[in-house]
Amino acid sequence: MREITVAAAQMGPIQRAEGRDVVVCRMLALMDEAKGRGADLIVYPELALTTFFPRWYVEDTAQADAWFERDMPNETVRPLFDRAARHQMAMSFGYAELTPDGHHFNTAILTDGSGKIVGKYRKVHLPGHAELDPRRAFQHLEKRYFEPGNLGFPVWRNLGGIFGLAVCNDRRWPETYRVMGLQGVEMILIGYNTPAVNAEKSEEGPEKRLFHNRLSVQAGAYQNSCWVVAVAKAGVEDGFPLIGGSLIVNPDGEIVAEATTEGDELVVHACDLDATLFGKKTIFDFARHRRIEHYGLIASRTGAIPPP
Ligand code: CDT
Repeated sequence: MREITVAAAQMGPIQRAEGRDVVVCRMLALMDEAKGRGADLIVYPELALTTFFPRWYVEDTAQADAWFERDMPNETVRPLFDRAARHQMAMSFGYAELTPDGHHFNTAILTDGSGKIVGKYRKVHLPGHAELDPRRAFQHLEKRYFEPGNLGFPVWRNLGGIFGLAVCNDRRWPETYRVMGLQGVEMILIGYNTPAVNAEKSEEGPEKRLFHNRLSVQAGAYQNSCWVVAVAKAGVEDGFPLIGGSLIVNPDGEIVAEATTEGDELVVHACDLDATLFGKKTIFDFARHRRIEHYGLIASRTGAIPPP
């Protein structure tokens, strides 16, 4: 048994006018509660420090730099790193990263139990669009503010297991999980900000959005025999609703714990990393069963080309 207790720290909305200091206080409160519930690892959502700013169009993108972090850790988030070290708790959260040479990424980090960053991931699958789109009910301008991640899908040894990170839209893509699965990943941590309504299809509301969330995460976990922890920023941000539904899924693809609110809420579960072994040795023993000679298109063709 290699059991680690994981706290998925769902966060309620962060309004545009709210400062990072207020947000960090909320994150610290969640971390303290997680400690009380025996957590070894706390996982916060995508862009955990600010509102989901890609819903706002800014003509001069340099003005959007106010939403980005130039260093990690920095002064504002230092208390999170110090408290995590004091609690001997590993931590993951997402933030907008501005690199010293001017690149913009939608990033997530992972620390060990001493507050040291051991892993960094930059979101690969950026959804949405780059220019103002008046046909949409609201904007989703990730392609305007971020570049696609340039680090691939690495995994890291941490807490006695093998961990990977992904960010929001990445969870809808089987390639995300499989590339990490091929590196033996045992637990994947995913933060998300998912609008409760499809901006291009108003009849697609929260029920369907929550269904797609579960479907994607459960399939990824089962097909790669790993744990998946998916954590929302939820509730109504500046009038725009985001789904909750944070969940922890076991390597059989079953939901073992799920959020019940759209606010700050911990979803806690003791996860045995050894539970990944059976699937990895049997039905999803990749070395025995995969047939890579038939998968060439996956890595050589981007869009679908139907036959003539
Ligand atoms: N943040 C993020 O990636 N959200 C997307 C919304 C897609 S709709 C343009 C998601 O996959 O949930």
